[in-house]
Amino acid sequence: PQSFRRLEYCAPNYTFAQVGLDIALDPARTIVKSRLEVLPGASHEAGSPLVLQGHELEFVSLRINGEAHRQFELTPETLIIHALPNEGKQSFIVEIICVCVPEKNTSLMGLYVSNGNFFTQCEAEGFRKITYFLDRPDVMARYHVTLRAREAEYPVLLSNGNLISTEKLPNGWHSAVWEDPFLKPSYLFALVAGKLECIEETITTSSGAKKLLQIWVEPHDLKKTRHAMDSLIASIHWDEKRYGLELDLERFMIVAVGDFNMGAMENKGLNIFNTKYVLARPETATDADFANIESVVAHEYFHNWTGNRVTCRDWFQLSLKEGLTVFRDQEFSADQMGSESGRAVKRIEDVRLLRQLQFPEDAGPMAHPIRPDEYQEINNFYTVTVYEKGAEVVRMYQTLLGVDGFRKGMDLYFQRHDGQAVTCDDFLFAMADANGRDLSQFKNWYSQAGTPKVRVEESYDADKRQYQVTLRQSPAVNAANKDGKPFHIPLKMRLLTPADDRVEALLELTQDQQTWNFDDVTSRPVLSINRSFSAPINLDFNQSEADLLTMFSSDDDAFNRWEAGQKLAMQMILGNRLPDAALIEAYRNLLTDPDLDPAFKELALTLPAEAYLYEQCASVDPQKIYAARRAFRHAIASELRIEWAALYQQMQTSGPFSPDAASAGKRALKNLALSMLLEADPLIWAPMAVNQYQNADNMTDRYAALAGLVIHGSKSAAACLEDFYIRFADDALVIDKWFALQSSRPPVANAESTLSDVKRLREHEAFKMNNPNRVRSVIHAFCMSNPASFHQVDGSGYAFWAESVLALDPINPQIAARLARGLDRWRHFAPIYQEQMLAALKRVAACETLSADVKEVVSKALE
Ligand code: HT7
Ligand code: ZN
Repeated sequence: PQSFRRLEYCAPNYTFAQVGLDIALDPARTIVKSRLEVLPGASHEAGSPLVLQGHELEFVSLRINGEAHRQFELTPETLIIHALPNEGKQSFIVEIICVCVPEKNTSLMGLYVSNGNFFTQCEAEGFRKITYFLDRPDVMARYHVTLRAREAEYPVLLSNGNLISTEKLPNGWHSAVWEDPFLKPSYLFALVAGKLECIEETITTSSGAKKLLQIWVEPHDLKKTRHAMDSLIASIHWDEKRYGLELDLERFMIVAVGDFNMGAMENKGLNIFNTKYVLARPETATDADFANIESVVAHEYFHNWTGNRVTCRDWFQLSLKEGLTVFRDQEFSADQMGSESGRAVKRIEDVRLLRQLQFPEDAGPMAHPIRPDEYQEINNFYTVTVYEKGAEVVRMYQTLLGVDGFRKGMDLYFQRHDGQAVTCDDFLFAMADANGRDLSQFKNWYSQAGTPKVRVEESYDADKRQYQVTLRQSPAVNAANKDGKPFHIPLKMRLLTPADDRVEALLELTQDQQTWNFDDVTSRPVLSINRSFSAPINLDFNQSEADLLTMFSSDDDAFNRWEAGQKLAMQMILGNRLPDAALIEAYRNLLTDPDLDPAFKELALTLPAEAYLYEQCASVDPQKIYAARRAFRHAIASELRIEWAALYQQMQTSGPFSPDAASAGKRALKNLALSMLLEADPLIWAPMAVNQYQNADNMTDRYAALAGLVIHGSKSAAACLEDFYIRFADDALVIDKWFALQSSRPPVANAESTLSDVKRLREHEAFKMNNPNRVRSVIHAFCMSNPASFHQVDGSGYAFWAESVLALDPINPQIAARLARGLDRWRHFAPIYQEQMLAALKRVAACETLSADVKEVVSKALE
C-alpha cells in the first residue's frame, strides 16, 4: 500500500485563482461542470502536466481556454493534463465536465443523498469525488457556485458564502448562485439541497455588523434547534471576547443530517452537522447531549478562524487546526459552566476521556505523534491523539506562557498567517516570538509519540525544614518514537502542609532528571503535582495511601483531589481489594459535604473506567478486572446506602427542566445514587427506578432509570425497554440510545449474553447498516464500549467483530476502520484472549478486497 510521508511535502506546481462550479443535482446522475482559472504554483516547472485528483467519477469532457483539449490521461485516481498553455506567468482556463452518482455513495464522502436530500463531506479528500481537482489544503481559491435542481424535490439550495441570486428554470428546475468571498481549500467546500426549513436570528457583532444565523433541519425537527442556536450565539460572543475574533461572513448556516461519518464539519459559512449534535429537547436529549451540542457547535464555529482563515498546509498538520480548536472549545465549555468548580469538573471530564481513549492509542500499534510522519489513509488520522492530545499540547503553551502570553501568540499567528495554509511550526514560532521565548525543545511534543512517564522522588529534612523533589522523565519508547528526546514538561505543583505554607510553583522539566529544593517548609508536606493535569503524562509516584487520603479530602486543586480518589480506588481494585474503612469514611465525608459541587461528587464516586484500569496492567484479564471493579462498586453501594438514599432525595430538582451545569450536576449525582441503590439492593429499589422511568419529564432521568434497570438485571427492564421503543419510535436519535443501551449492557447473572442480544438487534427492523449512528449504537457500542461482554475467552466477541468489520467495509470504509481499531491492543491481553484476537485479526486481514482504511489498521495491528 502507498504511504505518504510528511518530509516529502512538495508545494503545488499549479494553483487556482478562481473556481467556478455549476452542479445539476440528480441522485442518479449529477452533472458537475467546473471552470478553473489555473496559475503556475510555487514549484512550477515549464511543461509540467497538471495532475488532478478524481475518484469514482465519470469523465465527460475537457476544454482549455475554450477549446476542446485531447492531450490528457485518465487513471482511476487522476486526470493528467499535458500540453498546457502555461509558459510565462499567465493564467489559463480549464473546463471539465464530469458525472457522479450520489444515490450510490454509501461512504458518505463527496456528494451523497441522505433521507432524500443532498449533502457533501469533503474533508479530507472528498472533493475529488465531486470533480477533478487539486484536492489538497494548500491550494486555496475563490469559489463561485451555481446549484441547479428540481424545485419541488429540492426547494432549498445552499452553498458557502453569500447568496447572489436565485432563478426559476424550465421543466420545474431552479438555481441558486453562491459566492464565497474568502480563499478556501477544497475540503471546506459544501453544498446542501433538499426539503429543509430553518430557524434564524440576526445578531450584531463587536464591530456593529449585523449577521444572519440559520439552522437548517427537516421540518419536523425545527422545534429541536433552540439549544444549538443559543450555543452558536454564545460561541460567537465568546470568540470576540476571549480572542478578539469576529464572524467574517454576512450569513452563517448550520445544517443537520442523519447520515454522517463524524460529529460535524466546519465548511466555510455552511457547517454540516450530524443530527446528534444539533437536535435537542429536554424530553429527547440528555444533559450530556446538551453539553455535547454546545461544545460541537462551538468547535465548528471556532474553526472559522482556527482552520478556515488559517488552514493546514498538508494533512500531517491536522493537529494545527484540530488540537487548537479542541483546546478552544474546551475553554469555552469550561467558561459556560459558570463557576470555578464547574471549570474543574469540565477539566476532569476532558482528562478522563484523554486517559481512557488517547493513552491506549499512544501505547498501541497506531501510536503516532500529534503531527504524524506517515500515513496510508488520512481518514485514519482523525484520532484522539491529533485532537485530544493535540489540545493538551496547546494547553501547555498557555500554562507556560500564561493566558496573556498565549493570547499574544494567537494575535501574532493571525497577523502573520491570515489567508494562508501553514504548519505546526508556524504556530510554535508565533507563540515563541510573541513572548520572546525559545520553545525549540517544546517541538518534541510534535514529533514523538507515546505518553511520557515522570517519576517522582521526594525527601524532607525536618531539621533544615527543607523539602526536595527529583523528577525523572522517560519518553515512551516505541516504534513511533525512536529518538526518545526529553520533553519540555510544565508541572504545576503545591506543597500541602497543615500550616498552609503556600509553596506553589510551575516546575519546567526539560532534562532527563532535575531536582528542586524548597525552604521553610514547616512539616513534611504532601506533594500535589501535575495540578489541573498541567501535562499529559503518567506520574510514577509512590504516594502513601495516607497522603492520597489527605489529598482526597483537602487538596485545593479539584483535579488533584479527584485524582487522589481515583488512584486509591485503582490501586485497591487492581490489588483485588475492597475499599477499606478509611476510604469509605472519606467517601462518606465527601458525599455529605454541603459545600461541594454535586457534579464533583458524582465524578469523585465514579470509579476509573475499565479501559483506564487496563492501562495499568502488563497483561490484561478483562473478566478479572470487571469482577474486581464490580465488587468494589458493590461495596461502595452497600456501605453508603444511607447516604445514597438521602442524596437521591436531596438532589431532586424542581421547576422546568434546564440543562445548565448546576442542574445537570444535581441530576448526575441523583442518578448515580439511584444506580448505587440498585447495585446494593436491586429488588428493593427497582420500583423506585420504574417510577422515575415512568414519571420523568426529561430524557436524562428517564434514560438513567432505564439504564439502571437494564444494567442491574431488573425484571422490570424488559417492559420499560418496550415502552421506551414505542414512545420514541419516530425519533432516530432516541432509538439510537435504545440500541446502545442494550449493546453496552455488561454481563448480568442468569441473563442471556449481551452478544446474543446484539445479534438480535442487528436483525431488528430499525437497524440500518448504512447509517453510521445506528451502526455505532449497536456494533461499536458492543465492541468498543462494553469490554466485559466483548472480551469472552471463547472468542465469540472477536468473531462478531471480524464479521462486522468485513460487512461494513464495502459500505463505509471509515466506519469499518474505526471498528477495526477495536482489536488494536491485542498484544496487551492475557494469552488466552490474545490467541482468539489474533485469529479474528487474521481473518479480516485475509480479505482481498479490504479498503485502504481497514487494511492500514489491521496490518499495523499485526506488524
Ligand atoms: N474537521 C472535521 C473532520 C471531519 C471529517 C473527517 C473525515 C471524514 C468525515 C469528517 N467529518 C468531519 C470535524 C472537526 O474536527 O470539526
Ligand atoms: Zn475540528
